[in-house]
Parts: sequence; structure tokens; C-alpha cells
Amino acid sequence: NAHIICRTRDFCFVLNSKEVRLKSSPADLVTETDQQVEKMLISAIRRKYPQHRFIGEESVAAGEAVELTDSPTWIIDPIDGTVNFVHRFPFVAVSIAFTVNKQTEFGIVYSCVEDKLFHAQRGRGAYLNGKPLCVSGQTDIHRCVVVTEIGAERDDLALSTMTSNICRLLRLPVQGVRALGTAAVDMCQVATGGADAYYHIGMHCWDIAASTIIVLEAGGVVMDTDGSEFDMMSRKVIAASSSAVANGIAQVVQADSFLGDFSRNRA
Ligand code: LIP
Repeated sequence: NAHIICRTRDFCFVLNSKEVRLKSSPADLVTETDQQVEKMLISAIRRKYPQHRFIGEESVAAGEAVELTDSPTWIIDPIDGTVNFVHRFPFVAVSIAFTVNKQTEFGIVYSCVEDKLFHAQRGRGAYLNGKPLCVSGQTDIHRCVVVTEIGAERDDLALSTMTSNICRLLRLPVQGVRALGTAAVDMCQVATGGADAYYHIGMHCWDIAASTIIVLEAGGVVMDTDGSEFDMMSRKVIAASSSAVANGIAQVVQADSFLGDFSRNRA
């Protein structure tokens, strides 16, 4: 199925339309392209696996429930980084994960403009364009580059939570904080060793399902922002090069008041 998204020609045919609409906030965008890519992927997969279930960002936005069951399930973000896509900021990805019994079996992140295909299968390692990936192994939080996201929320509570978390990290200090505008590609930077950690509060399962297994198979760790076990439906994640770094971030980052405002996995 990697071939479905690898065929850049297929992807380009849908890149032409750019009608932009707003979803949950003025910074939460959807284009016809998001919808067409999702339809194309789901119909291609469904032809081969008619019994499988799907959680797709745009299907959820159109009213479908977000329910992860034990059934074989494809979790799809057709364009992760829609704001980037609309503005031609060159980090845009297709993200596809496959779960059985709520466990991710494989994940694919295709960073389209960079033509970088990240993939991982449970127990079989993580790869970038066919070459094995390995996290940095960094254990000292003061020597870390940390990636995060600004997010699409623009209310006062969301903004103060997001900025105060970044301030606390910078005061530690860490060596850098970065944001590429796509959670999937951000998180893959940890798998490459280019970044040492990533955290995000408020993302959805489709943003990070595929990149989670890519980080784990590259030797990284994944946990909740409160330091507890990772739950891809909880809308909180830390991915890091080591447990020491992940725990260091969990001690700094605060999410509770902000997440109180979310209904779970609303698109
Ligand atoms: C986006 C993310 C981005 C995050 C936004 C949004 P979309 O996904 O990947 O990194 O900050 O909140 O979730 O909507 O472009 O697929």
C-alpha cells in the first residue's frame, strides 16, 4: 500500500484544486484536495479489504465517529499540514497507519514536497526512502532540539498553554524549539535523529498514528504528556530519543486545563 501514496503522479492530479474552507477555527483549514486524497485512499484500500474500518480526518469532519475498535482499521490524514499546503510552505504529508486490536501494525508518512517516504512495521524497524532510521539517543534534555506545534486553536486558554509550555522549555534551557506545521513530519524528525524530542497537545490520532510507530521502531520512546502510557486517542503525545528526555519534557509541559476544553478527537 505504500505504492498508493508513492505514486507522485496520482497525488499531483489532486493538487490543482485549492478551494479553502475553515473547520474548527480560522487556522483549521480544509481544501478539496484533502477530501479527494482521503476518498482516493479509502476507496483504493476498501476495494482490496472491504471489511476493514477507517478513521479519516475528513470523514470525521463530515460527521463520522472517531472510534478505534479491535477491528483492522486504517487511520488516515490525507494532508497533514493543510495550512502549509495552502501557503506552499514546503512540509506537507500523507499519513497512514494500520491497526489491529488497537495496536499499530505499520505506519507510512510520505512528505510529498521533500519526496521522503518514512515507514515502519512493528518489529521490523523504521526506514526513510528504504534506509534504516535511528533516533539520536540523546539523554540530556539541555542538549535537545525539541519540535512542537502551534496548533489550530486561537482561544486565550489554548494560546497561553501553548506559549507557556514553549517558554518553560526555553528556560530549561533546551538548545532549540522548532515547528514545521505538520505533526507527522515533525515527529519523523525524532526518528531520523534530526530532533531529539517532539510533544504536541491537541493533535488527533490521524496526525500521529503513523509517525508513532516510526519513532518506536527507530528506537525512540512515546508517552503521554503527563508521563503516563501513550494513548493515541488522548490528543497528547511526547516522542523522544530516550526515556530521560521524554520524562524531562513531561515534567515541564502542562496540558490539563487546555484539554478540558476539547471534546475528544473532534475534527
Ligand atoms: C495539523 C497538524 C499541525 C497541527 C494542527 C493540525 P492538518 O493537521 O498536523 O501540525 O499543528 O493542529 O492538526 O489539519 O493539517 O491535517
